[in-house]
Amino acid sequence: MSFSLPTLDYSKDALAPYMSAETFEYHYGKHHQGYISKLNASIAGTKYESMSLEEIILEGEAKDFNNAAQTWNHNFFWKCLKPNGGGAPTGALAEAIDRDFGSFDAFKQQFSATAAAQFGSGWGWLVVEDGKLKITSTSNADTPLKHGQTALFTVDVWEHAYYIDYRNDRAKFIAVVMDNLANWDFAAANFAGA
Ligand code: MN3
Repeated sequence: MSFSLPTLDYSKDALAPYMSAETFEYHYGKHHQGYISKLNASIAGTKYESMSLEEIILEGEAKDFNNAAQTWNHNFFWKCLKPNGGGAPTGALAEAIDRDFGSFDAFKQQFSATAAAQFGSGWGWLVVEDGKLKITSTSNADTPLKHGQTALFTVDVWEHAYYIDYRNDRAKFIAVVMDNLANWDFAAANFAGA
């Protein structure tokens, strides 16, 4: 099996001005594509060739794990964004957020602080573990599946995610994602399936 860049539900300029077409071109077209190309080249002719991305994440080591996890994380990240996003979740996810964090505002503050504080490259996550919502961050390619958690929502905090639009201001990028781009319908669907 070889992997390919997923088709998205929005165009490359649809997230502007919050995420520019230039950022999208580099992040999706070069970085995300780069992980996929490296993964395909690395697994060709090996036992991983017949595996799903999730199986490679669970069984792969070193560069195969890194490229598979980064492919999965980015496939997931693009779905966590949408034009005219932001706001707050409704329904069962909203109730679970109130139950486990007190309020959506408290969740948003804790999520943003955790993602901003991740040292170096990584990801901020909302996950489900043992029936409870949790906020985590992971380093480099690391991903919730590896820790027995189900991912509901993520923000990429690698520098390549924000440097073109926000330079070194990671916190600003996270705030913009939360206020203007977050796709809570996608997170709610993940919660319903968790
Ligand atoms: Mn990235």
